[in-house]
Amino acid sequence: ESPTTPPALGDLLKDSPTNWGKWGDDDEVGALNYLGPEQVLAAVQLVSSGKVFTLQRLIGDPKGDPVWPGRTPAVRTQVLDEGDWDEGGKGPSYPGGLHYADDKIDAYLQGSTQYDALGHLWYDGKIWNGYDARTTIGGLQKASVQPIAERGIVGRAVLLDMARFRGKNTLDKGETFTHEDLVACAEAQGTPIQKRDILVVRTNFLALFHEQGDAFYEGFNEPGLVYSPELVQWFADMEIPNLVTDTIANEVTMDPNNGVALVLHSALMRNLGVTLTEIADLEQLAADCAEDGRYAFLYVAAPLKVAKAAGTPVNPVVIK
Ligand code: UVW
Repeated sequence: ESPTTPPALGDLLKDSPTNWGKWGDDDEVGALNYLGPEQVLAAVQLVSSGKVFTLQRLIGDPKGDPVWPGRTPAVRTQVLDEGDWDEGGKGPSYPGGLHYADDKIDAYLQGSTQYDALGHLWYDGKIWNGYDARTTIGGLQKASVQPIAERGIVGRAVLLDMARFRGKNTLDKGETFTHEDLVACAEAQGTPIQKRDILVVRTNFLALFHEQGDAFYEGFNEPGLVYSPELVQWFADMEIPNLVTDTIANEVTMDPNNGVALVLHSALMRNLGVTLTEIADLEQLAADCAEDGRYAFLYVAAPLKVAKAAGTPVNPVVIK
């Protein structure tokens, strides 16, 4: 075996902590269990200005929709419009002369701002909580996005503006940061991270997508958090329920230390039950936080309820 062969995830993460069984053998929402009524009520106390921000990227943006390589952007099709009531058109006839517009989309459920189900990704034949990975065949029978969507996500969130912290418009391809950088960023912003905070991390990397179009995917390697045992332990100790980022996959795509793809999806989502939220639009929120200096806020998200889905679109709402 060549010394440059990336290790198997099972070897790399053999001593990594898990929360399997912590919330019962039938749990499907993992670290979201850390967000109870106490956390909701504390987060509501942060509302003081009444300013509202929505964090979904526009589906059907004329500049294009960024997606994980191999997925395709959503296609919206007009089914009915006023033209369908022209001579010989297919518009249905209703008493009173009703006309209406109808449309549909053909979309990857993870092709825009989205919540990942805990069973979205795995290694060694086991998904979150130790469920058999074969329960994913034909649709997730365990740890789908449905239970996450049914409970909703409400809590205190903290914006960690890593691009601004590093004095950049956007982070670079493959640029990494650690939990220590997140802590330093939070301290610099004057809002230390608290236990059970939802972490909202801005890189502004997808700005490049709108500048570069398809060239964005050449040498695709997003910036983001990079795996270390200490980082995983910090997420466990801080009881982080949810990581939200403006990138397609939350973490550096290729770990520069071991050559493995998406290590943190495995260490955080599969093993600790941290819910991952991707492709969020953080630009207006970040501009406002820089202006008013308030980086902690009430965060509310309700991903779409789709049975057996590995993830679904969401339009999270922040209230300051
Ligand atoms: C993969 O991990 C492959 O996808 P996502 O970035 O949607 O989690």
